[in-house]
Amino acid sequence: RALEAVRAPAADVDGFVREFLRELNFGQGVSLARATVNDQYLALARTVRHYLMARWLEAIAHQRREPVKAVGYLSAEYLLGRQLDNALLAADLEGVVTDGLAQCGLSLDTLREQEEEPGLGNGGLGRLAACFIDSLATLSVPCIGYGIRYEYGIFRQTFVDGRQVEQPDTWLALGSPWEFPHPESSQPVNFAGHTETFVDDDGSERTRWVPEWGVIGVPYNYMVPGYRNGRVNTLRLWSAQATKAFDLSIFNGGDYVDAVRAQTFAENISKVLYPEDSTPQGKELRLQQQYFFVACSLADFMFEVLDKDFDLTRLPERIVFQLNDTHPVIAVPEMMRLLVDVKKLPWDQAWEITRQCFNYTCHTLLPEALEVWPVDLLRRLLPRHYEIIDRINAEFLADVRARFPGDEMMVRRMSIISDYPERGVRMAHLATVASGRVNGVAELHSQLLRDKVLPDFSRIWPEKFTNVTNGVTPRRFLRHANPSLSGLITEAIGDGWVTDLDKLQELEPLAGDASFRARFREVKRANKSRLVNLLRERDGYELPVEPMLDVMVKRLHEYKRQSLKLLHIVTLYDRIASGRVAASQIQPRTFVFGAKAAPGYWMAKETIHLINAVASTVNSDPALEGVLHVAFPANYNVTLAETLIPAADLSEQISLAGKEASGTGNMKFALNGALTIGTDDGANVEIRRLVGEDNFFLFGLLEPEVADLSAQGYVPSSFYESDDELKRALDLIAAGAFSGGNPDTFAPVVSNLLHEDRFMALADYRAYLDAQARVDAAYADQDAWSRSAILNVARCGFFSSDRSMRDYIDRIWHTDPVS
Ligand code: 26Q
Repeated sequence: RALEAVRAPAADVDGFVREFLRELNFGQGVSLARATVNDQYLALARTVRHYLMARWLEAIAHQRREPVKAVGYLSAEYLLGRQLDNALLAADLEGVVTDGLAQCGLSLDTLREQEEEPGLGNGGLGRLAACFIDSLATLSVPCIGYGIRYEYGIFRQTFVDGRQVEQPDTWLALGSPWEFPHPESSQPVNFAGHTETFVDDDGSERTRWVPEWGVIGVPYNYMVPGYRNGRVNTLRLWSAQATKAFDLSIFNGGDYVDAVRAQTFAENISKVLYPEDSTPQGKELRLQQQYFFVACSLADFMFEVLDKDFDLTRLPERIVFQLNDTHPVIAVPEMMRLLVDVKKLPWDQAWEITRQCFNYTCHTLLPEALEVWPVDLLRRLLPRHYEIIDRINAEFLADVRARFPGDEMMVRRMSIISDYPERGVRMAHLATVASGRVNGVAELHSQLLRDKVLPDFSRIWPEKFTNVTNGVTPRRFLRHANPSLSGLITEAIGDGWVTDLDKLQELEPLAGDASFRARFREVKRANKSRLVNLLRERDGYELPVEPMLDVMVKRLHEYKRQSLKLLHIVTLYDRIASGRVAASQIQPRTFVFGAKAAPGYWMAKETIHLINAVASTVNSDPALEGVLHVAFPANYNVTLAETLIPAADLSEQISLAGKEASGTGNMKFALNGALTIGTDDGANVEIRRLVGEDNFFLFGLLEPEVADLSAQGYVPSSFYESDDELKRALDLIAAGAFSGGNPDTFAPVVSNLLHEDRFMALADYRAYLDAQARVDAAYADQDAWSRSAILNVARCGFFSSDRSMRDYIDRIWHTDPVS
């Protein structure tokens, strides 16, 4: 037993200092006197790990020992954010570490800045996965998060002459103290080749896959600590490595250089995160990534976490896999292959098991964002999986025909394999057929998913479809990101809210308390100074502290309508420049944008250029000083969000109704006491219902109105012609007012709005400006504004990802916490 016991270092200052110096000297190999900041950071991170390690090993042993059911979260993205502060918070070590470092003459503030955040995701979907695994650990629910260890995460954004230039994200360059490689648990993954039938020993005819090449998946484990509950779950990310056989066989004739090249080919698979978060391109490498991590993950759970001889008919008692969008859906035919070809179960029995093991979450409504893999590609790369999909489809369509005889149109609409525009596998259809439950991510989205995206499926299987509204972790996005507000809340109602966010309701009466409101305003102010200091240090940027802070941070997308926000700013600029409104009549505002564009999304990149151009014109106009300011810090990421969101007064959530599946930034802002200006879209609908319509600035077309206007034939120029201010704003851009007089620079953006405007920015322009006028009027009464802001905080407990997780657990997963 003594050999088994793992002891954490003593959780006091002496214990910490001893462990830290040991890590610095024996782990990092430097003396304190000669250590660089990076040495110090790495030693600190490893020291903090030690405190969590005993619990982690216990959780892993428990998983093997006890027949409990776990969640297998399958996601191609995890946008984790920095790990150090999260670990300190979970283990309640911040005080000890601050004091201990001080004894060594070091400051925690300096060391935490050393961490490169793991940006292994694009945006909402990846950050949601990170919030969910945090909540599951805090709820003591066993979960393994499975994903890809991209060597390069989301690109680092820089601006050159106002245009986005992407730099590689070298997050691993200075060491990766939070990960544990486990090469002994590597998994082989095969690709390509052909299938053949043969007669098995028992005389039955079977199929086998004769692959052409393969790689090895090496797992890297990350701790996922629950909040002060002793639970530590695992995030297991796979990295691709070449096999020896691979080097020496196919790609060379014993040539050393070719062998090394072959290695690069294999290792390409986990090299880089695809930075597109819509309009997937059907790239072969992306399919390789998807199959790679899913094959590793299923084999890992079925044959490593469970015993090799585990009775797989009982698999659904031990695991439920959640498919985070369609990216991991190739797991469905992979599980069938493992059960039928490898474990020799009869097809029907295998299908029964598979259907009980999967559920699917859809995160989009845009038709172009639905993944369809060309049959030719899928068949070449995964021939056996294609056969399996084909059989799943044939049986499914036979079922449809039996229920709706003669309705061949319906059969075509529902088929997993489409014929047009080319033969392709519709991954959302495959996911829906194979899953026990299919969910959308906000009420409106789930309704539109049933009615518009998968209407035939929801007709034949109404009980399959459900909603689970997204949430965000209150640990990272309130307790950690906003220590001042957290302190104020805890002083008022105790600290139970950190794990039971509904408790924020107890703040409601304090919205009526003038002294509490004053303290709340103090907190906002302090958070703004913190942001000002950060931007000064990070970008050498001087942001004014006084004005209202109006923030729009999210990926750059036409449907999210950063261009509508710009038209507002240009209109304010024009009102002053033309003398229609005196600068003194304008409610001073600072506008902050944060947005990355997919590198191949041309219109999005032009919009970034325009935002920067408007910013430099507005900011250099002396008449606007102290009135309007536009800031666009480059490289918006989780770390920046943690300082930016708590400082915001106004949150911009202005997507065209029916296009934003949920949004989760909207929740983070409201929880931190910003008011929202937003459309009736995604989770905005639920935020508004909960905080009250008086505490939310709603504007714009409703989803059915959007549908009607589309059906009538939307003509954006008619809005331009009939609204003088809109016309002036667009004309100003077109005339070159923000491009040194050059009318060509932004002609494509203007023309796109005037003649296409797929997302109806012009149709919502006037309603948006009216709503902004209501914002200005409301902000003028600071006391009433604070009251609304406090009510936003008090009423947003619902948006905790703990609640989302309970919802999945109760209605979809049926798993239990462990004690
Ligand atoms: C797919 C195939 C090939 C290449 C890339 C992709 C890909 C990658 C990422 C497709 C989509 C994404 C990400 C989508 C996403 O972040 N969706 C957002 O999910 C949030 C969490 O549910 C919602 O709040 C947002 O509304 C939704 O836009």
